[in-house]
Amino acid sequence: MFKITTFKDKKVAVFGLGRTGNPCALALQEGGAIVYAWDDNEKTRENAANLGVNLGDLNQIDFDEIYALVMSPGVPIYGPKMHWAARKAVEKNVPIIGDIEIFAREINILPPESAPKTIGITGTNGKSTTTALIAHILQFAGKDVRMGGNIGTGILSLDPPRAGAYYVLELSSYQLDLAKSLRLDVAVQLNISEDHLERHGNMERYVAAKRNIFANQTKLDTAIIGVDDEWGEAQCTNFVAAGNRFIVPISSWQFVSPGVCAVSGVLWDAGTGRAKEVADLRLAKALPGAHNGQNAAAAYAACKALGLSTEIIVQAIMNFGGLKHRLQEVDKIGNVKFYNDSKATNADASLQALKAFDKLRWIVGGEAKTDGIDPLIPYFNKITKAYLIGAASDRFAKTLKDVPHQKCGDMKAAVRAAFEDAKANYPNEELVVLSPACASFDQYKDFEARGDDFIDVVTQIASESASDLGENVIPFTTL
Ligand code: UMA
Repeated sequence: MFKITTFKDKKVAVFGLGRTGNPCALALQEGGAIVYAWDDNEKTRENAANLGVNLGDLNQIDFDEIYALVMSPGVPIYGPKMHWAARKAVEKNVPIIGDIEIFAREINILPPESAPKTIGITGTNGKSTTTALIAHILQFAGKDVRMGGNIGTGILSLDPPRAGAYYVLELSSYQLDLAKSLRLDVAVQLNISEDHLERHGNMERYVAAKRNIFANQTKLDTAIIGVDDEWGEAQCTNFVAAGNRFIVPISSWQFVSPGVCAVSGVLWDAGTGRAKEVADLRLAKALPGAHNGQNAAAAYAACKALGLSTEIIVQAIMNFGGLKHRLQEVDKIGNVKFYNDSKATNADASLQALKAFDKLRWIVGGEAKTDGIDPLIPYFNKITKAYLIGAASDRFAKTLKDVPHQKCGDMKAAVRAAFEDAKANYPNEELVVLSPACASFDQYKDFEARGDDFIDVVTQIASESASDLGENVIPFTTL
């Protein structure tokens, strides 16, 4: 855990006592800050108090005396849904910051000889995979790696800084919005498409929040930018014109020179002029699909910028095990392979799954985003049949129109229906893919619970198939 010295003797309000707030409060306390920590949920407050967090009811506290309000990223700070604690802070001109800002301030005061390396990854889709891949490559190269941020671990609960350490941080727009002092040795922006507008209000503000990942970079630092969307392309052009940092454009389909790209499953490095083939990504089992080409290109470029050899990077890309809930290969029962892509909470993320496979049985639905599954219509020819779950079922049934589909209601019914249909096509290989294109909150706590439910049903079917039919009838493979 960190010991935050930059807030010593200051009165700091911390709101939200989950994965961000608790380590924040404890790290601030450890460094001598006077912490008032609060959460709307009583049980959560109790839990925090048991961890040693100093509670203070922010409803009762005069914000005139507060130096900063540290907000958890999921708590609304703008618009009509602005949280009451944020409103109190704004009324008294108290700065609202996040845990990444505290991290940044602490790192910024370290002398160069004791500073760790910092690598940040953002983008609408693919940031968790890219973060995990970069951390994996660095670990494979024998480095001391600390991975955290939006990927699930509050950054201030990571081990404290030391020279030679590498912080690999997944950074959401929520987190970047509250981090103005961040300076990263390597900053990656994978892609930008519409997301989280309920928080940011419009695309310009969403993009501006993301752009904080590049703030404060100098000529010694590297900016890796996906240029496959108009926002990234424009940003890259601006940075090239400004000439104030080292820039590596990346693409998942077009040659970029200089830059790194993945074209037709092959990773190319055109860093120093002529493009050189560096890896056949079709052999990297945990990175299927063009979108993973972009993730691999970003990870390759980041690790090159950190001085790793091409050989080590490519070896590590090949033995990367992948991430749970992101096109995760779950099991194969007879002729049927199951993939869990529960992290696909919007159409753009599911697009990557549809692109990755030729034909699939698609489990889709939940709490729909504004554009529903309309952006996926050009790929409907890949769908053998769709199995609808959750609140969006009626709406998606209308969009699917002539594509065979069935309203299943819940996960269990959907997985079983897809398996029965697919089994009938034995011995031809069939794919059943959960890629919901929706948030999970209508039926689950979060996308992780939804993916775990999918895996549970598949596991149940696998054990029934093994005991009912015997190994000689349906070959059962544990992947
Ligand atoms: N709370 C209130 N009142 C409110 C809202 C929330 O009291 O009106 C309290 C809740 O009771 C809870 C706490 O605030 O105790 C939750 O805060 P939070 O939602 O910020 O969640 P954390 O546990 O701190 O997790 C956050 C990220 N969550 C969000 O951004 C929503 C996690 O990303 C991240 O892994 C974690 O910090 C560590 O950095 C999750 C996520 O869904 C995976 N991210 C979004 C995404 O990927 O789309 C951005």
